[in-house]
Amino acid sequence: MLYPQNNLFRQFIDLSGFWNFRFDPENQGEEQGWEHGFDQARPIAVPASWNDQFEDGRDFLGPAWYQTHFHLPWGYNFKRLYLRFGSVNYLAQVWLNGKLLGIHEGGHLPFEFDIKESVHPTDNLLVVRVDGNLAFDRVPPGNITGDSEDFFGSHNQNYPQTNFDFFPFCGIQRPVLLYALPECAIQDLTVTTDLDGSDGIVNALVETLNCDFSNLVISLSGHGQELTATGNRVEKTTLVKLVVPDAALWEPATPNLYDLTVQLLYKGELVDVYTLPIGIRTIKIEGNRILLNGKPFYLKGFCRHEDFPISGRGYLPAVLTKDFALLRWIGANSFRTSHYPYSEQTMQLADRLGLMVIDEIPAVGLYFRPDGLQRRLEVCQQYIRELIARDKNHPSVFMWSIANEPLSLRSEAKPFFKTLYDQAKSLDPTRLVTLVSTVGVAEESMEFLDVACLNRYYGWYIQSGRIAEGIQNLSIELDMLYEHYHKPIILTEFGADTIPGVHAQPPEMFSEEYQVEFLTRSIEMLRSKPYVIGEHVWVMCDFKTSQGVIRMGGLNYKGVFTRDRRPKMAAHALRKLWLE
Ligand code: BDP
Repeated sequence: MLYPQNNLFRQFIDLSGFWNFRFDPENQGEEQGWEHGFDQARPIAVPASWNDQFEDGRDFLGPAWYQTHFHLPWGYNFKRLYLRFGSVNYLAQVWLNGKLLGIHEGGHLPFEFDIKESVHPTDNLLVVRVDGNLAFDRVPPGNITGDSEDFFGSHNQNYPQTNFDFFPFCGIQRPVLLYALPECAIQDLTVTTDLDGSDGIVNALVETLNCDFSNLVISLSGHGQELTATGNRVEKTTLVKLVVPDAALWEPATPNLYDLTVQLLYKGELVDVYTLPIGIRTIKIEGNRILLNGKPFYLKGFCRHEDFPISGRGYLPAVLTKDFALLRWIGANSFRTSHYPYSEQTMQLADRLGLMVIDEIPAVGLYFRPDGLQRRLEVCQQYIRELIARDKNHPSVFMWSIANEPLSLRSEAKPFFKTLYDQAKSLDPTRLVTLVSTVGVAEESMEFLDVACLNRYYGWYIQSGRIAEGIQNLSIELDMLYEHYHKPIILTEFGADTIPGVHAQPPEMFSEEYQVEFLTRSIEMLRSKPYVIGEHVWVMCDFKTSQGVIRMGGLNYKGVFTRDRRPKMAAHALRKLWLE
């Protein structure tokens, strides 16, 4: 799936701004025909979560309605017109001029509709109904009832009731784009890279739309190099291979990108152009190590959240640039998109600024009771399809994560994840696939996963206040896990809630000293294990959660930075360790 771009042949405009909005607590909108426009609306910012924009809707998860008007800035000059939503949580129904364009389930991933049949040159009415309610057969799940073995920690007590530890923000959370393509167009592009000695191999598979008798010119430019190749079409796709002598490789220290430009010719005439930044690099597993461009790579970094006061999970470019500046400042070389795919702009910046990414679908808090299980599996399969279609060309993405902390103790878990693992591998054989576990050795899927990822909070939730004892237990468990599965291990979460400004000597839970001691000692231990290939601290910044007794003020305080991105003491300690 290509991100829209502007050039002589294709155009897009961003519909961000103030839309009209109305909560629908009685669920009467559809009955009353709100898809044709509704009154009593108030202004709302798009993109942003709705929850913290008003005084009366924080914990309301839907349904709610959005509407806006737009004109076609280019009239009918373009043959193909689409509306593209970057992310709507959770269920979106979209109407244009009263006509249903379609329904999309699941947040954090883009979806689009062909609008050619329903659009007018001027004054189009766009209406979106959003339902963010949590349910047992949605992913991630919430409002579940029944056996305690299916609940995540004490989260059955929280409000709103989630089976995960972050606020279930709702709404149109990423930009809505209106875009236009020529009649005969480049529809998709899949780029894979390899190395042959110092030569880079770039394979570009181009998919075209409505183009009989077309051919392609592909050029690669950057780092003083210019290469061109042509390709002839087989069915709807064209495969072109380029060999780049002495390629400038992509890696975190030198995130070299090339511009790959596809020119589409129809009967000899140029009809479409698309330019994609690409990075040449390889990822492999050898024994206990991940090899990036043939060299062992050790991950230092964080799990993060898309979260900021007032805008919630809404896309905010300035916060994103700040986060990347802090990642660079602290010496991180990687992050995980816990616990859902991040914005497309995040992925573009990770490529540009050299951060390796574990890219995760929104499968957090999964449980395996038979009711709703088949539906949860289908939603996860859809997520994997959509995520790989969206992010397959990012050099920064080296591994797909198919879940976070599933409650995998039931026998249904392993076949569930085998299905997802096989799906991800068949869609993308070039990257690694993992899931992030909390059940440890009992996570039988580790038999087939490429890397073992473990989250642990010894010295926090258990062995509370006893850092040395917690680390000793973690060390024993890591050895056991390795002996059992013989896979490289990443400690994908470890951390301690820390209230900025609280100090204690000797260190005490919730103090800044405790977080420093906890993270530093943990990292020292991890570095002594030859099979450990990475450390991801939970979490980069404090973030909003549902309300519950373990979340003071509705926040998780395990951030190394505060919610407004100020460093706690631990940020300086990590910086020393990571820049060494
Ligand atoms: C882990 C979860 C993460 C939580 C964290 C915590 O993966 O989402 O926020 O624990 O409790 O279990 O802080």
